[in-house]
Amino acid sequence: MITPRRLIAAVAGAILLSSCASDAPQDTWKPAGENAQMIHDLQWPIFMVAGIVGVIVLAFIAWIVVKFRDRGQAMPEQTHGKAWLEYLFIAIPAVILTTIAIPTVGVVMALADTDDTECIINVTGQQWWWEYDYPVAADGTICGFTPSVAEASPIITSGQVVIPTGTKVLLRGTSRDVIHSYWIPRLNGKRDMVPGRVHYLRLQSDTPGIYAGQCTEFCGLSHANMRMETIALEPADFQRWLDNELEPYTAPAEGTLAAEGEATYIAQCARCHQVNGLVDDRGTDDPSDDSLVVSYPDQFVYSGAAPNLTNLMGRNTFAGATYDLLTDECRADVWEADPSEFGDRYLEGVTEDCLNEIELREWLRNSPAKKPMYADPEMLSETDGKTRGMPYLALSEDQIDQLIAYLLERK
Ligand code: HEC
Ligand SMILES: [Cu+2]
Repeated sequence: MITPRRLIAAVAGAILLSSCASDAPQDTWKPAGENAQMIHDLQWPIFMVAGIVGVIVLAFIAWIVVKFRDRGQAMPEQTHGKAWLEYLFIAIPAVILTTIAIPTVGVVMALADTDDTECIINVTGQQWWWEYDYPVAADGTICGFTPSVAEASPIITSGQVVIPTGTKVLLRGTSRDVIHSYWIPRLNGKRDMVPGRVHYLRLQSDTPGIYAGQCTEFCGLSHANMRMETIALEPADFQRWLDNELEPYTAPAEGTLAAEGEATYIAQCARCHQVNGLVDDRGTDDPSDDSLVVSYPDQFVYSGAAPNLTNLMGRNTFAGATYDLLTDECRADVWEADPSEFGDRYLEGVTEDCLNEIELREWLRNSPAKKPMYADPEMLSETDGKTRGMPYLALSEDQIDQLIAYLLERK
């Protein structure tokens, strides 16, 4: 029974729940860049039109239900056809839909525009993380910026895509396995990323900060753990980020725990992961030559790729942006930083004091337990030795200590 009291409770509940979302990071109603703004400017008037039509239709139904309710009256006279009414009911929706279609088509076209691109970044979806690579343009620039090193190589990272503010960025997206969908609600709509195809998505942000998103196409077991974040930095900070990403490899000082970590990394991780500079630069693909340290993810991982760990501690999330590399406190410092200070905070990366060691350790101890991935070693014989995701590696706690020390220097 709908009593007035229950009605009030339901309405109050709805209002309360909707206010929970007031500082939600994935809020489409809070556009933070020109592309999302275009969508926003469209969704408000359409929402209003749809709302008014909805109210009229519901009121009309309510009126009919009350007026013609069964009071035992005689059956009314049956008639058929009323041409003027039928034409009217075709004309009204046609006018409304046309009025909505004109600006909608305009926005769809504007969002598909690729002529004004100032920065190109490739994004590849796979089970269950996003890889980004920043290609080097013919003129030597990356994302429209001139790297400080000569002959820069492309930057490859995962989870978080870093973009300069006020810049028209174009993501060129595809997938290595199944269909994924890329969505940063505060920056643009969704775009499916499909194997064998390249789809484009514009991104632009006015204000420095972190914009969170979520894969929005069911893509298998860990779909819910496939997140992504766009980091917008002021152009000067973006330049710093870029130059830092391109810094040459520095080996850990001899005799340190990190140096032991490098050896462990080479033995346990390098077959799938790449750390730029540690990898043999002759580009050999002969895995039988074990004097070379090369990454061969295609032999061990279904999709043929594992995240590039060169600057792991430069980003602050891992495993599909699902887990934080920062402790709660340090994370809040970055997320809640004033836009004018955000760049400095983000570029600090993960320091020893800020490292969320608990979760990174759990990951290294048993990654499939932390993120369901079908990376069960018992299944390896059925999958030709290839895993989907990172397998359980049976590392000792000592090895994990070494690896953490080594990874902490990767930024
Ligand atoms: C068989 C291949 C394989 C091996 C060996 C391997 N990994 Fe991974 N690793 C992966 C894959 C695939 C992922 C992505 C998993 C995901 O996020 O869904 C991953 C993710 C990670 C991540 C998160 C990176 C990010 O940017 O999100 C870290 C850190 C990591 N591995 C560290 C290591 C370390 C350290 C070792 C060596 C002890 C190691 N891995 C060995 C395949 C491997
Ligand atoms: Cu996905």
